[in-house]
Amino acid sequence: MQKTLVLLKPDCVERRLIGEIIGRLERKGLNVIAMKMLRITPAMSKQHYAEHVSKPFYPNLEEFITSSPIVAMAVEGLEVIRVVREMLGATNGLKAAPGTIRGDFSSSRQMNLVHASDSEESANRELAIYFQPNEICEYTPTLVGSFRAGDES
Ligand code: 3AN
Repeated sequence: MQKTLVLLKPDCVERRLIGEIIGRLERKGLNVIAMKMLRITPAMSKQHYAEHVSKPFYPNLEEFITSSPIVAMAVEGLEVIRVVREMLGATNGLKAAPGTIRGDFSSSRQMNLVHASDSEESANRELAIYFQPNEICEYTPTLVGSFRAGDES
């Protein structure tokens, strides 16, 4: 089982799309194992976007990501890092395929609604920014047998 960090960004919260996005993740059969609403601080933004801090677009990115509350989630599932990235679609909503979250709801590169970790290394690093280990509530759903066969792991 893999875990990934999913952030419902300020535009998602402002546009009342929290339920829509969580609903899509749930209907796919993924396990939400931690969730909180918070406001990202400039220091957290620099940690989260460490690879972008020195880029010219970073100040706008920080202004945007700290502008309203966000919802942070830890989501678990088989190959969940790839699966959620594919559910999101391309970074730029204008390029994201129809049927993906960004393809259906976003027309922007910055306001692309949702972030999800892009590798196991990023997931571990990013999950630690938002959650203490004791805030992750791992459990085996009682309906697991309705989502996949016992030999699929
Ligand atoms: P993703 O969210 O798909 O992983 P990243 O990590 O490449 O995409 O980018 C994170 C955020 O940084 C994007 N949502 C966007 O707001 C901003 N960003 C990335 N690349 C650019 C760029 N070339 N110009 C402006 N903003 C960018």
